[in-house]
Amino acid sequence: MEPNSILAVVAVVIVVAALIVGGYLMDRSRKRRIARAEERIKADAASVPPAATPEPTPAESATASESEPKSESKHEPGEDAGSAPAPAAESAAPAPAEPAPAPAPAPAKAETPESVGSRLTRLKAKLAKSANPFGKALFAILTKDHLTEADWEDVEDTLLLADVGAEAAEQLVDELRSDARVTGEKDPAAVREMLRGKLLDLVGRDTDRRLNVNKPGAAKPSVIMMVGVNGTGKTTTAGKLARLFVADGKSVVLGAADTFRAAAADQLETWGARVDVPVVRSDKDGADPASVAFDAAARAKEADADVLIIDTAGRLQNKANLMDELGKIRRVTEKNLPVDEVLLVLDATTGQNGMAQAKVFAEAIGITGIVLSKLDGSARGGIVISVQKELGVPVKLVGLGEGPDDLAPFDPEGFVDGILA
Ligand SMILES: Nc1nc2c(ncn2[C@@H]2O[C@H](COP(=O)(O)OP(=O)(O)OP(=O)(O)O)[C@@H](O)[C@H]2O)c(=O)[nH]1
Ligand SMILES: [Mg+2]
Repeated sequence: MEPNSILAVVAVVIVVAALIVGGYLMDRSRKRRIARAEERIKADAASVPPAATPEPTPAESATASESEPKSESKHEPGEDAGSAPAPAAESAAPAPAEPAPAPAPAPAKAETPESVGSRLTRLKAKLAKSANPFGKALFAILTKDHLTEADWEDVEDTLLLADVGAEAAEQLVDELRSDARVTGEKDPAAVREMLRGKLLDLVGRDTDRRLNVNKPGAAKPSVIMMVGVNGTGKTTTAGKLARLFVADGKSVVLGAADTFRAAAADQLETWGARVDVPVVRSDKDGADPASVAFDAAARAKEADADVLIIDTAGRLQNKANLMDELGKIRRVTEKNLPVDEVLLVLDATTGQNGMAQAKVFAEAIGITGIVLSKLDGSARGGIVISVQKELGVPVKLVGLGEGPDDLAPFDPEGFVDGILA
């Protein structure tokens, strides 16, 4: 071999080895930095008073204990093919759902759910008190006297830890670094205002977050499908959403298309009964969910309701047959009414895992909005930013607790003020 070629081979080997060692060292140092940031955020969280515990009414506690088993213990629909009847062929006319049993007795006087305005005020305060400290951590760094390179790394790591996403974190750090006010300005109020503005830009201050049913010219009845993996809060959100519509003077029908367990329909029925909203269900475990959705759409149409909310069973995004089933529920519903909204319910505590789920659901069925549940228990509120950026779909609602009225339209200003409080 020519000496030159030998030299070239040796040079290539050295460069490759240097890249591998460099990458390894960078990875280790990043892990160390993230661990440091995690500790700092935990320390901050420990200094925040715990969020006020919602006070469920007796009916609420009964629902939670009797018909809301923890998601881990639930079966996955369709997993036990032996016991669940095969779904009817799609081309066949949908079989009617099992006749509904006697409806649950409505309370003598239906409850009056909290109005949207008062929820917003209450939820804003709640968010400020919840374990959502990443804004606070950022603020603490940015108001230091001299920002070192290590401080900027901490800023980026704090954002990554909060699930803001790599792209948005980098963008924000670049903007902050080039902003003379951050490097020069040490007035806390000015730094806070600047950080607030930049976070608001990232969250999207002018995004249209209205539910499609609330837009002018919405279909009547307008159909909303709730989808998501197991235990994210679909049924609870369907119930809370029904209350929100009732508070707004709308007539609602609920469709219990989670037919895997009768308890799922019972759970929805309890929510419906409390605000006097009818629930269309099948009483047979494993009935065809599409046929329940079909019946629910027929009922909503007949009653000329304003909204039909269809609850579906939780499913893992990697089970193709279950994802196909969602498409079928949608198509069969649309024999009666167009589906205007598909809300993906994401558990804010699942972080980047939630992002992977969201992408598959978006591809499989198309989603028009995101409900971020359990934001009350998450230090990772940054998922609001990353999920919107990744999917191009707005977060429309947030769940901030287990109380019946702990669901509110997502309000970017309230959110940013909450995480900076
Ligand atoms: N803290 C808190 N808990 C919530 C929130 N939303 C739902 N939950 C709780 O999460 C648990 C699961 O809620 P479900 O509504 O049954 O979830 P699901 O997605 O319908 O579950 P499957 O139908 O089994 O897939 C319940 O204990 C709810 O009370 C929220 O915003 N905050
Ligand atoms: Mg459910």
